[in-house]
Amino acid sequence: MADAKKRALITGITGQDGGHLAGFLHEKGYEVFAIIRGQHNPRREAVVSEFPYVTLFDADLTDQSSLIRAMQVARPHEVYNLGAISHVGYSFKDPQLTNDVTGKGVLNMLEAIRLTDPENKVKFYQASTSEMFGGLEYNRPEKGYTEESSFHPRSPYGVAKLYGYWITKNYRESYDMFAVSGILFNHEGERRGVEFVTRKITNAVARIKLGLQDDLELGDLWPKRDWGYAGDYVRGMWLMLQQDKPEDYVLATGETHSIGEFLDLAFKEVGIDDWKPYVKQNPAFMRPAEVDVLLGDPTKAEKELGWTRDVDFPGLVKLMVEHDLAIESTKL
Ligand code: NAP
Ligand code: F7E
Repeated sequence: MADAKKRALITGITGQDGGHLAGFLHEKGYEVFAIIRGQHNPRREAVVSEFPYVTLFDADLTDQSSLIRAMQVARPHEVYNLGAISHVGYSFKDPQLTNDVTGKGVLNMLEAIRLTDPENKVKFYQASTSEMFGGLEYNRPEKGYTEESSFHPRSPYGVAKLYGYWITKNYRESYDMFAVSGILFNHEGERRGVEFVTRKITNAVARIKLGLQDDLELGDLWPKRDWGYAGDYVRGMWLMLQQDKPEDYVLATGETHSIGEFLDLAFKEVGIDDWKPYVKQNPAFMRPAEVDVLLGDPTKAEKELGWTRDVDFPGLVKLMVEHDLAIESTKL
């Protein structure tokens, strides 16, 4: 008898996108499985309590046998590979681990699928990134980066992701697997880790407003990013796997804003017009190589997937500040 429910396996369930995607797939009626790593993962309890419907496997992207075991039990129709060392700044501090998890981890997952899916039916999503493009210094598309733009990664993270992108394409071409890359530009929201600049800012803005913190230390303020809302982007990931043909897609907003502009909106949200007295620059948060401007062109995803976005840039900042004000108020 055919299985009634579709099954999905997620790597990276404890991260921002994993949380959004688990909720999204559950609402769509999927049976959701996920891997979680480590004998005492501090985020395990939160995942179990927020997503009681997700079946968890102890597994690690660097341990292929653990991925094979997860595949054998979950027997998923779709695999979303979101697990990675994903912090660009951190990847300079631990480049080899970044290579093992963010790069070779993709190969481990693809091989685990190939070894457990003789009928070649599993659909695979790889979390590729705009960090593969490297910024306008290297590559100057007219409207923004597309699926056809050339790559010039500027960090160990970007280099490892480029390997993940190519090995995914290679498995598609070599073994006829339904294996695709979503080339996603920055996406943020209430689940974003506080180590990333947007959440670091909205968390600090809330704490400054409530008198819990005096100032905020940041690195460079001039880089520009194409920032969207994570909830909109996981819908795009799912759409990519619902197509008949495996293809790569860019997800982006088509707008780019500096960190200074993000600061303007975030501080204004709590009634502070001039953020300069509160923000200090600290070289510890600067990177050995920076990506100057990221701007994506999502035309292909809009036309072929019917992908749209509900949250714009001001809406994103507002949502994040309001969320952090609510969380931080409980600490008073
Ligand atoms: P995130 O919040 O940093 O989550 C990363 C996830 O990877 C965490 O669940 C982490 O688990 C897991 N992980 C780390 N090492 C692992 C290992 N050895 N084995 C298995 N899992 C491991 O990242 P995100 O923002 O949700 O992004 C999801 C994916 O999209 C990532 O691959 C990221 O590189 C990519 N991406 C993100 C963006 C963005 O703007 N958010 C844009 C483009 C691409 P632990 O809790 O155990 O550390
Ligand atoms: O930095 C600058 C920093 O760490 C954004 C990941 O999800 O998106 C993300 O990578 C910008 C950079 O994100 C601080 O130098 C200044 O120019 O928030 P971020 P990211 O590097 O763009 C891409 C698409 C991914 O794929 C990644 O996985 O902000 N910046 N001061 C700072 N950044 C941080 N984190 N902290 C600061 O204090």
